[in-house]
Amino acid sequence: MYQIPICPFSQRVLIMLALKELAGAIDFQTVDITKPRPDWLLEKTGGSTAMPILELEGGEVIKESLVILRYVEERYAARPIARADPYERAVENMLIAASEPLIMAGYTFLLNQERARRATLEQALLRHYAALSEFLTRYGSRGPYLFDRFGYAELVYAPFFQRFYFLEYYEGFTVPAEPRFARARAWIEACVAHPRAQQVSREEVVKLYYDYAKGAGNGALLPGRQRSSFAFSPGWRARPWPPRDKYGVSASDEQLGLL
Ligand code: GAZ
Repeated sequence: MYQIPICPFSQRVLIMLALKELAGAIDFQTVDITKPRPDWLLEKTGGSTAMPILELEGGEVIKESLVILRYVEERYAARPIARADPYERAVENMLIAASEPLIMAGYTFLLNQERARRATLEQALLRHYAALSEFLTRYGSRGPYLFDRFGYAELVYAPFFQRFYFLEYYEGFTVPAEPRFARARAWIEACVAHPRAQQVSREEVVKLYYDYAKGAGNGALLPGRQRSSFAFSPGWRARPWPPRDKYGVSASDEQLGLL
């Protein structure tokens, strides 16, 4: 599997392998998002640049994290992660189908640079959390997981709930402790805390996603900067915590510890 380090879509696959106790089954190759893709990689993908991609023994290439997950689930069927019961699997799939708009709302909020739009984007995200809470209350167990364990839906969402640490840091946003969000809050807490989902830390997310908070996604360079906050070196541990005030401050490479 070719992947970008800290990419939440790749983390889904890492969590699935950890749950299946198959960590060695896939060879992971890291691609630097801050550099152009090499030709040999573009040949494999047919020109597309998004990662992760999974290359099989015969050279066949599979794209899209949800498709790769289903492939791994079916190929290594001895320890299934998806529900066995068709109705329960449908419930799981409804929850997964709702993940994209929620993820989009969170990233739109982070990427926004206009203070005047902040409240609108926060409200939009909160509507997704309220809907998530309602869904879990209506279809799920009493908690914390959708069913009785950390399963397929949890591994699809967990990497993004961990990325959303960036909203807490750069937007001061957390899901409010109100009854209409209670079931979602319990679920989110269980998702991010699971021992097989600990591939990233809060500190790493906050430091690497600084450029997203300033409006530049996917390793793009911001004006006046030589290095992306996604750069491999210097490593994130050695860098200082970035300024929280994304609307008022634009930190330099030096201030971010990137030189
Ligand atoms: N749908 C694909 C999947 O595998 O599920 C998405 C994969 C993907 O976007 N990969 C990104 C990539 O390789 C890195 S992670 N980008 C480099 C390139 O050249 O395309 C991106 C978003 C987003 C939320 C998160 C991310 C992200 O929108 O984390 O939009 C592009 C990218 C809400």
